[in-house]
Amino acid sequence: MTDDLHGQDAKQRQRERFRAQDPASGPLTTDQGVRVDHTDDSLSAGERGPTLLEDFHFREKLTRFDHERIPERVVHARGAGAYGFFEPYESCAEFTRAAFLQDPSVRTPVFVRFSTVQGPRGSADTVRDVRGFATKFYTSEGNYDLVGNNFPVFFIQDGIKFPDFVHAVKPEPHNDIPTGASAHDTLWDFVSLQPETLHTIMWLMSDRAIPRSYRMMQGFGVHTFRFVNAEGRGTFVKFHWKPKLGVHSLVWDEAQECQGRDPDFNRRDLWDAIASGAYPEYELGVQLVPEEDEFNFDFDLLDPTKIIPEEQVPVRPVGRMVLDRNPDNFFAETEQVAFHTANVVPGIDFTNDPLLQARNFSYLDTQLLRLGGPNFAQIPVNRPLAPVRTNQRDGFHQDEIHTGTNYSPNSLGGGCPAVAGGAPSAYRHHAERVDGAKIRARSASFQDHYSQAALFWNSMADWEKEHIVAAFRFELGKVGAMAVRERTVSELNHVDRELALAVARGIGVPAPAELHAGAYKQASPALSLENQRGEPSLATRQVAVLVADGVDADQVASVRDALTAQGAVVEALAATDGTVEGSDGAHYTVDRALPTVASVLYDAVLVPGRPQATAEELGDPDVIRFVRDAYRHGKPIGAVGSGVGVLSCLRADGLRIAHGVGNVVSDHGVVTETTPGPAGDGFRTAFAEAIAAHRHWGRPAADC
Ligand code: HDD
Repeated sequence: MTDDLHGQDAKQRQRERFRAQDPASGPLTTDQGVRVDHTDDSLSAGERGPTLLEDFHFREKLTRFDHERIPERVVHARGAGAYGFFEPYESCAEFTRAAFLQDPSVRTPVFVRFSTVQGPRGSADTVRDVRGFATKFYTSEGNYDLVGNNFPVFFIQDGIKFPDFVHAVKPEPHNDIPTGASAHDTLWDFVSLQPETLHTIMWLMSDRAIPRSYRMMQGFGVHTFRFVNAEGRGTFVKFHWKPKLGVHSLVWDEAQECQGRDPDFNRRDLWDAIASGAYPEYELGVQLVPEEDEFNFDFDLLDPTKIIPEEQVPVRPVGRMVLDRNPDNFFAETEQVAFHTANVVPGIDFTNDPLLQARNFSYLDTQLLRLGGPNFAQIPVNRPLAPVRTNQRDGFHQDEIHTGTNYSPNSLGGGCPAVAGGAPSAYRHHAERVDGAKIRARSASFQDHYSQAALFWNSMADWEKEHIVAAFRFELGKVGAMAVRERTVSELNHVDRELALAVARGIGVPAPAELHAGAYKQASPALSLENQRGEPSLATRQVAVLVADGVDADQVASVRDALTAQGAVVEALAATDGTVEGSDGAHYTVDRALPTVASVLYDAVLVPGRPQATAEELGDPDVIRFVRDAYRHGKPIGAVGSGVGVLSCLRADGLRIAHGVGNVVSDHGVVTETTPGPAGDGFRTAFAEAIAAHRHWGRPAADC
């Protein structure tokens, strides 16, 4: 009799992912609809003769294969997408006439694509990088694209520098190294010469750059945009996406191992969550600034390297987005989707942010190349739900059969399609007055490159600062040119002296000279992950249970049922696949063999008891490594009965664990209970709380 340790068949879940083809969908044909009788042998003169040119099925099949690849995105090449909906909480008519922000009873379909930036399409998910967070709203007034990132700021201020920045961060031109990484000479050479990059570099060196999940990261529109209401009044606006599950990250050591163990870590997490019905949810928030307050700040609203601290302008929740459907075909939808900052709807307008202005050119330009010409808006994932009637015609991949006139004005076509002529439904550009002599110069109001980098640093918890220093040391430690290392440290010295000294010590460069300018000490608490934990939830949290022959099945079942009931995914891991024999003599299904997985792929680990096992059997090296890595990565660990003995491998002086019989101890996310029977309520509650809290920093160092 085999039972599953978590009550559901993991293999069944695997099978569900591959939707069986529907035989009723019909026989195999060519592109021309001609039915194919055989597709496994090419047509030849005799069984051993040459392939015949007339084998049109062979030629078409090979040609189609040879032409499958299109250019990948020049940045954000690696991504994952999902469909869903957006619904406003209430009408935003006071600030904007955008239809999708008016009626809480109206849901607007969306498509979202998450992405990394530096790496090619086939690179790993868990690299240190910015993450794209692009949302296409298929609104009743046309498509609105909010093309954001998971950082609220960007590296450069003027889009004319984008090619330079991307050339610097991408693999180096002589050997195309590194892939999906920023730790190399050209990026830091550029950064050390461009102080405007420093604020975003602080975000890049923080844990924000290695998100645990696309479902657990914020999104930002970055730029200051402009809402326009029905009366034509403008209001400056910054967009925020806040994940319901909170903002959670990996740690760098873990992220690096994930790149090897599961390069699709974040892509798989998103797919599995949606497939299992644990739909990711994000709250859309806005920061609103009346136009008359434009100059009330010590930074320029048009500067994309600056945030508006939430303490100065709170984020106002306006709606929620739920992603509830996986794409059917990655290439057709996720690869071909085209986002563009200039895809706006009435009620949403631009500002003169030079980075936004440049983006408003670049996206369409690059998509013309990537998607084979001007008709990519006809591709299903890009097609608006709103009716499209233009006089634009022809071009590659024209799928429409247009009839009628194709010019305006016309009388022969009854004047159709007529311009909206001032109708409220039409897009009208905000009549902002602009003037000035033609000039190539950066505004003096853009010149402060250190204050907000310092604001970010000052807002970090101690453990976050430790991670940032370690990241700078890792990155700059890979930079060969010592002058670049020194120049970067000298720049960091303007951000925070302790930071600069700590990095200098780690990378073997002299301490920079003390500056006499007063240190910038402001902080914005919202920037720390400590204050972005979201709702405590076990939904889809991955819990590993380390089992072997003789495992106390009651202990496993008592903890597994409690965690599964709260939405966690509990997997039984053992030395080999197949089954293990429990202490009760029954056999239990193993989900995964330990050699095929690793602690980095799980959020928490449970070590149940094995009453008959010797200390040596309990101290299996794979088990020890699994527990040690989970501990070092700040993950919750539960141990019950004789399983508590395994924790002695950590040799973590000062870590409190249960002793004697029947007591429960919870310390730094390590929960232990020395009970011989099923885990008690006290343990199950404490372990669930430790898992909901995600990571536990400041725990005694493990000496192993
Ligand atoms: Fe960009 C793609 C986000 C600056 C030019 N960008 C791209 C994507 C995202 C962003 C999420 C992927 C969209 C998708 O999934 O298909 N980009 C940003 C943000 C920026 C930013 C938040 C700064 C605030 N981008 C930026 C600048 C330029 C571009 C300054 C050019 C001047 N971005 C592009 C692009 C891409 C692109 C080259 C490559 C693929 C594409 O557009 O469709 O046009």
